[in-house]
Amino acid sequence: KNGIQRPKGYTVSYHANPEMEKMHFGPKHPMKPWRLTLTNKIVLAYGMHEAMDLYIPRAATSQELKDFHREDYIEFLQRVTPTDNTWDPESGQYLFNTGDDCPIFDGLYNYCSLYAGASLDAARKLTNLQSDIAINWSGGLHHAKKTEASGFCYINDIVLAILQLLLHHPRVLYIDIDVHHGDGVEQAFWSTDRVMTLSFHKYNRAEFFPGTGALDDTGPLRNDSPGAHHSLNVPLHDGIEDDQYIKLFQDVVRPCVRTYQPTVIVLQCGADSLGGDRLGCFNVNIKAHGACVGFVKKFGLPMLVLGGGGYTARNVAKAWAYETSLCIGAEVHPNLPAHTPYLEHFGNEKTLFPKLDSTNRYENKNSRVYLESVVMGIMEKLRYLQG
Ligand code: V1P
Ligand code: CA
Ligand code: ZN
Repeated sequence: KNGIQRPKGYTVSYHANPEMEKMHFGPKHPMKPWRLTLTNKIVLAYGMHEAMDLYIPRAATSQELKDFHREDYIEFLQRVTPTDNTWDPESGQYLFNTGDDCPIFDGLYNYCSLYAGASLDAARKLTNLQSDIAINWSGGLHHAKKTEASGFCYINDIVLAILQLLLHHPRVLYIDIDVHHGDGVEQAFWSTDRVMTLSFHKYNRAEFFPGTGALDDTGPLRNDSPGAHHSLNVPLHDGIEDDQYIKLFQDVVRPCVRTYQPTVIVLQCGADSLGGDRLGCFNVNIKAHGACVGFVKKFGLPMLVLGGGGYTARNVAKAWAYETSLCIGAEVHPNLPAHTPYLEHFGNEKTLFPKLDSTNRYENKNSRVYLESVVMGIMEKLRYLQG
């Protein structure tokens, strides 16, 4: 029997700590760390583990977390428990923006330091040249800020990982295909030209979280600030389709790489941009989502591959397992192996590529003309960077 072969000429590393997967945000909360169990089950069922270096990373230390986050915020996360009163009467808000989106649950600090530890481990494997493509599906929590939690994110593992990459790399390109704007990463590197951030997302300032990421928000307005024009945003409407998304992604990412010439790429693969997601509003199928990963891989640069959002767990698991197979360059059978654990959770079609049924489709509000204008807009921003 011919199992899955290791890729020729490069190394893929997979960073996963199963302790993460047991965590619970609470019964009504859309974020389910258990989706990581499903992902790993599919990866293992296909035998993909034989083609990668597997690591069970240690938790990040509080000192490591403080490389980005403020000390008082980290100390709060370390000591807070679900029964503490975290209401701050002075501000009329919960401390550090905890609350419904970012609840305080049992094991919260452990959860945060584990996913951050995994992203740091992955980044270090890239910088010490032990890995060429490093994967952490538990990371990608792009909304967390220096001093507060936001949108299900407490610690910004992406910022921490990029800070590690910057010790060895002159220019990092960050690409974010989560359906939400990657605001925390954008904000952290707003003033520097050593990181270019590029987020694709549904944009509606009043109605869709977090409400930022307009086409014209591209960095500090002063032209003499190094960060000017190094934050790029691709605002989209409901219902974008596979072929449109792939073409748009390629037409935007290609010139960004050509112009910026990054030496490493960080790709946040939030799976809430898939059709049928509980929170998302696009019509993108798993093959098209994966095509973005495949396209970025072709540049042949070291790559850090992270998770992110994704709220219909069976689809998240299929997408990330498929994207793992693309990273190792393995062809996998479209039908899930019969011995996949929890097969009953994967819907009626036991396939990696379920068809988006018509009841889950959003009306497509992205005209061809609109998408062309977005690509032209991005090209215009990039022109500022050329000599
Ligand atoms: O819309 C909001 C806030 C709450 N309102 C006051 C405005 N929050 C969203 C947060 C979405 C976070 C996405 C994270 C990620 O980008 C990265 C991991 O994917 C929100 C939504 C929503 N439909 O947008 N929170 C909730 N739903 C929610 C629902 C049930 C229980 C708790 C939170
Ligand atoms: Ca995004
Ligand atoms: Zn999201």
